[in-house]
Amino acid sequence: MTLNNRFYQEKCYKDFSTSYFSLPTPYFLMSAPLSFNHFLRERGVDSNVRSLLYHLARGVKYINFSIRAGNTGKVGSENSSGEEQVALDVLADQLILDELRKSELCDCVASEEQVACTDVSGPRGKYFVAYDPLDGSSLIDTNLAVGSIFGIWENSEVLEKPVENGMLAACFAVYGPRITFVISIKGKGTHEFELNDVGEFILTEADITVAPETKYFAPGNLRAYAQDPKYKAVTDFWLAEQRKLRYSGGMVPDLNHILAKGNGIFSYPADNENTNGKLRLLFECAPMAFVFEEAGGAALNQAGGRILDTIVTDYHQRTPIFIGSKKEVEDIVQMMSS
Ligand code: P6P
Repeated sequence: MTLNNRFYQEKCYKDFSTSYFSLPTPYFLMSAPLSFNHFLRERGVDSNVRSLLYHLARGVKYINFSIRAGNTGKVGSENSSGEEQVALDVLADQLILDELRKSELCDCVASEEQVACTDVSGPRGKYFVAYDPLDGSSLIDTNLAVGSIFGIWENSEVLEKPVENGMLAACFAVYGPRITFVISIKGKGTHEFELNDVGEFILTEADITVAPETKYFAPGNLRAYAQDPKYKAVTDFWLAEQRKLRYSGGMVPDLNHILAKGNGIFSYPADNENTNGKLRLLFECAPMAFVFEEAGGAALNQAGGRILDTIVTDYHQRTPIFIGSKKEVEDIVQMMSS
């Protein structure tokens, strides 16, 4: 029985038993759902990293509230990548920055919404956090799911090194019908938590794994279909194989679909105009690559290089990405790079 079912069983049983009879709670329902701090402590996660994740989770709760109560309109400004901002982009960015300042654990932080790093000089730590506070925000006014993506490094000396250097954890939140927070800690797996009615993130799926092969595909940047014969061949292959298309235009829900189903491949290649693709290494691709490798998946660029081996030359550098089921990713990138 997955934790999800148990959580549902517990809720139904408690409603039933308390509304009709005072039945004894069966043993398997006795243990309360595990909070994410409790679970991470049991897994031996460093207390400072747990504290950082606690503050990011608080920021996620405030972003969730803002989405459900906030203004989804544009603000007439652009982010550091020249993309038009919605009000929630600006608010989400500030909410996360505030929480990271409160943690007192960060030296500086980098946001997709800011040109440079923000010096927060925390007295208790020198961690570096890079984040996309509200990925896919242009989808909010359509009521499609969006997300936040975070990467945590042991210090801020990330430039001119492989992006994996010093990376301790990565996590992402999905603001959909359920508010979920997926957390990966180096060497300790990938786990999903769900925000419950009393504002606590509780464990719903521990040690998530991604199967090596897949029946789902999420083909991003189809502009490249008409420009790159290899991407056309790859997409035609997926269609000929009658794979199930699952693509929303939001990287976070699209990748979360792969984790939730346990298999899939997401692609976002380069095109003639965006010769390094659209997605950012630090704020999107590296954290997601970390999560997927901890779940037994893979994340490669279209030349066949491992995303996490990419040398960081600029905070806002972009990279093509193929991510998901390991064998599928390797086979598809072989087709792209041959
Ligand atoms: P396109 C959202 O704007 C985003 O950054 C990712 O979440 C998503 O995968 C990608 O861009 C979608 O790009 O070109 O399909 O709009």
